[in-house]
Amino acid sequence: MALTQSDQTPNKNNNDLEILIVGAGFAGLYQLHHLRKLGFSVKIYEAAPGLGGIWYWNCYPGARVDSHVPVYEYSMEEIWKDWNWKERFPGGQELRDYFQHVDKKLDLSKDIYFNKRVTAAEFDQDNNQWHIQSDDGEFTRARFVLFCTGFAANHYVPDFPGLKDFKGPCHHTAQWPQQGLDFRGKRIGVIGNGASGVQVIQEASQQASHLTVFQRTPIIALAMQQRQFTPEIQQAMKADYPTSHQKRRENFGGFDYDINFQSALAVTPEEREAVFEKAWAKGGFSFWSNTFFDILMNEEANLTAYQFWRRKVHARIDDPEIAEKLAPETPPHPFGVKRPSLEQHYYEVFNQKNVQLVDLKTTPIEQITPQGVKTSDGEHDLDILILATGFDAVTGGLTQLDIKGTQGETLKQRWEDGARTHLGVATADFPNILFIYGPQSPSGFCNGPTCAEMQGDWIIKCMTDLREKGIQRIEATREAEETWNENINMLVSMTLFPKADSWYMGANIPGKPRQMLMYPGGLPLYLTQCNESAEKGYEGFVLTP
Ligand code: N01
Repeated sequence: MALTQSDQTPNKNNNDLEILIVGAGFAGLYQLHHLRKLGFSVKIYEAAPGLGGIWYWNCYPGARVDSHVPVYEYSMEEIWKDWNWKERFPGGQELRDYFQHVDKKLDLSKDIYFNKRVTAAEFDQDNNQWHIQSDDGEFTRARFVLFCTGFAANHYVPDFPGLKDFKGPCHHTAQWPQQGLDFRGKRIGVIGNGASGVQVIQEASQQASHLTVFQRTPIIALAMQQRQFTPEIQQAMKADYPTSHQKRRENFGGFDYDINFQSALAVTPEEREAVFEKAWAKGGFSFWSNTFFDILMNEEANLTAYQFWRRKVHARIDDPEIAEKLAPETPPHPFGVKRPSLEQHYYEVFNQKNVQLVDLKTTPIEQITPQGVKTSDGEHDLDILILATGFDAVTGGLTQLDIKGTQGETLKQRWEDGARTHLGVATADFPNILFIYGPQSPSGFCNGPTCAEMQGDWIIKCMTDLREKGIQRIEATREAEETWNENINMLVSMTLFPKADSWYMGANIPGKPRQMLMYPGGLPLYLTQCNESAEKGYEGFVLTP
């Protein structure tokens, strides 16, 4: 059982640590488990009262992971051997239960301070230590700070005029009330139809008296092909777990399947269709990342995938006008360069009599009123308003903190023109801070638990190497950062990613610098470069004894 703040007495000895981990999701827990075993004095500070990071906060109805079992879990046998999933794509509650299981197995909570949100940090250059402030008014000193805050620690609420005047419950999907919200018989409005929107829309459509979906850009949602697992099926699957877990370490996106290095344009239309059909039937992200390599690089190849997807979607929607809004003839952006989501019955929702689709491109939101949402063609009365409007992703969870580096600048100021890191783990002027699943690492392009383990192993080795060599301070150089940034820009210029206004490009937040926020060269190449740096005595970093 996770501790809450009231269960804990602040431990004075705890205020001087070798390593402070921020965040108790997949990445943070992995660090705690391994660093503790290696004898480091290490604790986690977690803002939530429970484990799971994103799975704690995003507890909206329908929340479900888009990566399949057994890819989306820890690869440690002591954890999986007696854990059985119920579904191929587990729901939010099952993931929360999984974290409790992990806690029980690894005895983690005793070293986690819950309800303790890190708010600020300043580097003490004389002692090479961070002074960290948390929202309970406490200060902690730590030599190293590992930010395991994930890519979605800062949710985004657009500046809709009148939003605060709405009379009914209004919640962002990432700030969902832990006690839940009853949708039955209510008039519900959902703004936003990314992965979170698709999931909450599917759920709300079954309970609401009326559901209004406010869509700005159509989502390209792929068939999940969910399956239920019995304990017997799960037991049988476990024979292959070690192979699946090994494969995900070797593949581009941290999944147990890799990119297909065939061109969509080098095969006949019939052959291409057969590949698409097979990936579609397999479900999950197969259709996105396991068909042809040039789908994400060549517009002509990309269009073949878009058109296949569009045919599949149109076949499921009764009204051709609505079908055209959800899957238009002209793609809103190339297929797959804005993250697709997975769906189970998303398109059938729009055949229901209680569901209305409002196209914000033709009838934009003018204001939120006490009764609902006013668009240019009239007012939509609502009892509940749901904001599924996404995140200031990847960087926002870090720049919202008042972290002051050696030059007196905050991280926010330092990254004003775009995030810069070396290897996606550290940034100049902010010594002894390391990021996991952060900017310019594979993060959003990699299955979360794989990245938590693989990038996490590199960080653990780094901590061990520094200890063995008596190093007090590690800091990325500006030159190394520029090289890493050029590396990313070179890789992304070969793709279609810059053609969409996605969170991958920082383009979903007004005023945010447009840049590819992830390392787009795949996990294996990424790790090769990290390991090369380590082998050369942490090339690109300055180490100070
Ligand atoms: O957020 P999003 P999300 N007026 O940014 C719309 C992960 N995730 O929370 O496309 C009107 O994708 C915006 O419209 P547009 C996953 O990696 C994973 O859904 O910008 N609309 C869009 O429709 C995912 O990619 C899982 O035109 C506005 C929506 O809000 C990431 O989290 C589940 C607007 C935002 O979509 C983010 O997903 C959920 C405005 N002013 C999430 N501003 C699983 O694995 C924004 N929008 C299950």
